[in-house]
This record gives sequence, structure tokens and C-alpha cells, in this order.
Amino acid sequence: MAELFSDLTERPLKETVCLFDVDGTLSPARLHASPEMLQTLAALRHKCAIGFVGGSNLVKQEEQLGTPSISVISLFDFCFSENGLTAYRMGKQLASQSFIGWLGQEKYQRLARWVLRYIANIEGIPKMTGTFIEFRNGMINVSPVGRNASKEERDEFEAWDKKTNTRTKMIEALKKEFPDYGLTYSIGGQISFDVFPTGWDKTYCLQYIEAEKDVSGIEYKNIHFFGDKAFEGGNDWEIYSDERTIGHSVKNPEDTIRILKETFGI
Ligand code: M1P
Repeated sequence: MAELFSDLTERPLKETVCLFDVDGTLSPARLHASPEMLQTLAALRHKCAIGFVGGSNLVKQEEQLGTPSISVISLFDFCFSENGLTAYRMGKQLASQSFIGWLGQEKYQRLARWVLRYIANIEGIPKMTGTFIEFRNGMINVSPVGRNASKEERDEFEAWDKKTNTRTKMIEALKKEFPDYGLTYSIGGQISFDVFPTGWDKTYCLQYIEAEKDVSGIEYKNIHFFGDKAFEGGNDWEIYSDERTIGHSVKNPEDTIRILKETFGI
């Protein structure tokens, strides 16, 4: 049964919000969060506001965090998919911008053709599946093995990429080819990288947290962020190192639970 949570203004730590990366922080990569994690988050939500900020789209976050009876948008006060380009507050969707609106169809087509040609010419790739470009609202996701890869194919690609640096080399080539596009390329997971306008990294979602002063009257003084890719080049780096947040670098979901228990006494 769905638990009831008090209004944001009535939580004991009402000036505190905890934001979490998803893969590797709340759940193992691409897998579901554990019951212990969901219980810990629910306990935390009785104390302060909680939200996730993930690179993936909402469909994937629903699979990884939602349950058959409760949708992910009811489990968190703030849901930031695609770094916040798709955003929900208390179950209601907020206005957002789009990647294609920002870049334009003509430039996008040039980029997409180049990407597909580059992937077609990669030598020695262990497997190719399908969906080499996933077109999302706020970004595109590029995967040389393809987004249809199974768990085994993902692991195989990741190991091969560690040896060959295929993704890093492709990003370098993209930067050289499209120097004036104003895009950022970010490796956040096992088999792909995200491409979005510079500035639309995870710090993008902080505007919604700051806007709470005008929406609910709450000025969040303590914005905690938890992420497992909190190193330069990782997709948690910008928000982790942003002066507006208190960054926590975690090793895995168990580590997140440990820090939450120690920090918030839950
Ligand atoms: O959330 C981290 C990343 O998760 C996926 O990465 P991959 O499929 O490579 O493991 C993608 O959804 C990616 O967009 C996201 O940043």
C-alpha cells in the first residue's frame, strides 16, 4: 500500500533535500533497487524531501525504482529524468526544454549521420545489436553495441571498451568534427554515452530545487547529492562538485544506505 508523506513544508528537516543518481547509487546498473533501499528512502522521506536525478529516461527509472503497485513518480518528491529535462514535482510534470528544439533538425541530422557512419566503421566490436542512437527529450544517447544489448552483451562490451577506449576515442572524434555545436559528451553507464547541450548536465535540475522558494516558500539550504560517478569525466561530477550541493561519493547502493543511516539516523 502507498505510504502517506507529509507536505514538504511539514517535514522535520524542511530545508534539506537529498538527491540521488540512479545507476550504481540507488540500484545496480540497469537493475532494480533492493527492498532495503526502497525502505531506507521511505524512512528518509519522512524526514526531508527526496529526489532522483538520472541520465536515463523515465521509462528506465520506472523499471529500476518503481514497483508493480507504486509508480516512481509517487516514490520521490522530485523526479529528474534526463538530468532534469523531464521533471516531476509531487507527481506533476514541470515544463521542460527539448534537445531537438535547441539544436534544430538540420544540425541533428548531420550529427546522427556522422555517428551512424562512425559506428558502422568500428572494427572488432564484439556484438552489434540495434538502436545505436536513442532519441530522448533532453539528449541523445549513443551506443556502439546498441541499446538492445542483453546483460551479457553489456558486460562483454564494457570489458572490450576498457581495453580499446572506443567510447573515449569516439567522443574525441565528435568534438573535433562538431566543435561549434556547443555539446557535452558524458559517459554515465556501461555501453553508451549521453550527448546534450553544454550546461544541461545534472546541475540543470537544481533550478527546480531553487525555484521552491517561490512555489512552496522553502529555501533549501542543504542540498545533498549522492552519486557513484563523482569524478572528473563522470556524469555526477558537475552536480557533486557544484557549490550549491553537499556531495557524497558512493561506491554502490549499499554504501548509499550506510551513509544515509549514519547521516540521518534512519
Ligand atoms: O544513468 C547512467 C546511464 O545509464 C545508461 O547507460 P548505459 O546504458 O551505457 O549503461 C544510459 O541510460 C545513460 O543515458 C545514463 O547516463
